[in-house]
Amino acid sequence: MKKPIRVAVTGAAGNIGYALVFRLASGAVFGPDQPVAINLIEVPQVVEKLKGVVLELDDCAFPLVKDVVATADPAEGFKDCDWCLLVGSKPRGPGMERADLLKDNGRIFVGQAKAIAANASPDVRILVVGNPCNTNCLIAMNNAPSIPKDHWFAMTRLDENRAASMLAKKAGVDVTEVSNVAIWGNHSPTMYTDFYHATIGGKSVVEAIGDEAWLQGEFQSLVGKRGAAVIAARGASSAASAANAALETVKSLVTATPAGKWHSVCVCSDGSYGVPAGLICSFPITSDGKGGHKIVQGLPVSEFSKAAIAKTVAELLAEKETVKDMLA
Ligand code: NAX
Repeated sequence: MKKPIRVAVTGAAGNIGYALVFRLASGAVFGPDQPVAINLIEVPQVVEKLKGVVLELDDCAFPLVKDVVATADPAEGFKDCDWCLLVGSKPRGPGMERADLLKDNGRIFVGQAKAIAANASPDVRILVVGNPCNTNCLIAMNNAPSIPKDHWFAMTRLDENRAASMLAKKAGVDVTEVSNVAIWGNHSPTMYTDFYHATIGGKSVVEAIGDEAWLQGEFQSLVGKRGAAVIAARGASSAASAANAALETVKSLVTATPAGKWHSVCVCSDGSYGVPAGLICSFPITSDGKGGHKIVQGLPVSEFSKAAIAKTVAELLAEKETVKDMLA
């Protein structure tokens, strides 16, 4: 039998956590012949609720699940993990400033980073989902210097998926016809949904949609406000689609990207496209299927794209400044 891949999920009793662990257990990420072990991590006040998740995991009798741990102790939770999905974070409360949210959540990610560095597998990979995910990831990466910088990721795949689906609807085609949408920058309303390199049925999106003003304007805002639209309709924030995006991010990172394609994920910038090195910024990425990835190089950047990327990168720099005390 293959050695199980051990995956930690923080916030495992929350909305996204609950939508995520069962698909992870079913083999949707690492494949139908790869056993998994799942470490569910919650805060002490909520850890009792995890018992229900464990009972339900048992009741699924998933053949690939070899071990389940449920704990409020990060050292136990991250022990020997190959992947850490950091979903748990504090939601923004009424009247709370973004700076307070950044700082409150930052403290969580300082502690978790240290616990991961001390306890996880030496080859661990980390995906941050909990918001503000770029800056939480930046804080965590800086507090775990023993973990290579290219092992840290934050999630913009949900934004990419939302954009692809909207483009397919607008063009009246199947979503599989849409390719190479790229999300740049921060997972926040400033992010830039780059359609200039995207294609629909092999044609450029600009040509296929035939309305560049819509792509530069309304489309950007529809993607940016999709989370709010889900909240308005469902009375709760995106959960199944966010869990799906987290799982697809990991799957795309562990699988070789088909030639000519890419996927969006926030990684540590190496200075590509003028994004200051060390920022956790979303780029179009290719994976080699052996644990490595690269930022797609050499894409022409239009004046519109340049300005949009500069705006979202400026926000990342401002967030970094707000949390500078936590960047060890
Ligand atoms: P919930 O409030 O339903 O669940 C969060 C869970 O995290 C709670 O059960 C809480 O007890 C737990 N938690 C909090 N601090 C923790 C800690 N230190 N250790 C372990 N567990 C902890 O939120 P949910 O809807 O699941 O969303 C989770 C996070 O994902 C939020 O920060 C949310 O903003 C973020 N999102 C990120 C997205 C992205 O694209 N990057 C999209 C979806 C989502 O909005």
